Amino acid sequence: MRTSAISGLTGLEKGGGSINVQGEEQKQLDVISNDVLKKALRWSGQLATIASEEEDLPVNVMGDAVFSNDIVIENSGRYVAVFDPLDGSSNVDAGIPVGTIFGIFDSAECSIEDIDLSEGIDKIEEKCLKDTLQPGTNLVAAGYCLYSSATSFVFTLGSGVYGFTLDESIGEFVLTHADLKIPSRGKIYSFNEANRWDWDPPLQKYVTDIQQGLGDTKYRYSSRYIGSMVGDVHRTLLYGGIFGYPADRKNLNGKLRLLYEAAPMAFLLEQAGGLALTGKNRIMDIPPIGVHQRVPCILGSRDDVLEMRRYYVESRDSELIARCKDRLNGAGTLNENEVDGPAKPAKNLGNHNGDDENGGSVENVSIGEFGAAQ
Ligand code: AHM
Ligand code: MG
Repeated sequence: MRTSAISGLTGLEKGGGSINVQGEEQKQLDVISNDVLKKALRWSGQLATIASEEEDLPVNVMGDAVFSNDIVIENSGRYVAVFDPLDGSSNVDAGIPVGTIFGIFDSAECSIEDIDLSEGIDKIEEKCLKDTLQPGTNLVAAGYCLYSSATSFVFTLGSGVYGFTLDESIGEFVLTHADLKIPSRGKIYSFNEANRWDWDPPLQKYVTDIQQGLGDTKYRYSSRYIGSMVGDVHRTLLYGGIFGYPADRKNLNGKLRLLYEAAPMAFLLEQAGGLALTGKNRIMDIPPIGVHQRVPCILGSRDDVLEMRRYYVESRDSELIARCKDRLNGAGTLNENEVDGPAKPAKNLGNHNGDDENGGSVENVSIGEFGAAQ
């Protein structure tokens, strides 16, 4: 990142400018970051499969032996890494913070038995896809790296959140935020407000209320939005408040990807004492039906997210309720650029508690059932 500004690596030209499977322009740095991560993960010897924003399908990495100083250290890993190698890359030419988001699944945890895989996918791809399409509740690790005025590495292994900062003088990440906890309330909301007229009515009402000091706290919330998820989530984790990329009329599943953006961040936020919902339901519970599946994502301080959720719970909009219910049951609708998973929805995944008429299994769930967040 440091040398990119002077070596012409940032723009769309010079080998960038390709289009990924989701129809988005890839910056040259997107491609480079993806290659760097793939190589590093392969060399760890722990990985069986990787899935990335920049790859059409999950990639098998266990075919090749892994060498270290000519000694084979491992030739088959058991873990699956899902990642967005350079999130927020549309900001990169302007020097705005970007980041890497990752999640790790144990392939042994994969419980998809009844996927009707589309014809033509060979056996390895089939195995990779099965290993990859796991709900957030199966994550064994997740985190992000933020490339900003400092380089921060924040992760969870399922027992709290730990933040490290790169000390360039020694070339090491130093533990600077032990057992990070998000404040239970904040005073900042963070959404792309240009989309507000297309948001679900409950969210429009919630944001209007907190802007006017009509929410639970009676504060008038401030707005901060970088447009780089890692930067916005990092600030939310440290200062509290609420961040989201919600559903809107044009994008019924929002913009952020379930597997390698929303679920890893949800795991992290829950481990820090916060919450991450689609509006009403827990993101961690959603069974993925496609690698590049998108999902509405609203996360942050526990009390702020629960206040927002109340507006959704009170809504009787039958279309909205049906959408929530389908998503939670692995029967959501994918857009054309999200279709890369099984033709038929995976069933019996996640640890939700069954349907209810309001389209969400968490309607009557007590606070304690939101994962580790207490
Ligand atoms: P990307 O993965 O293509 O970079 O897109 C994800 C990014 C997030 O970092 C950010 O929250 C969001 O897109 C911003 O989108 P918008 O410009 O529509 O507000
Ligand atoms: Mg991204």
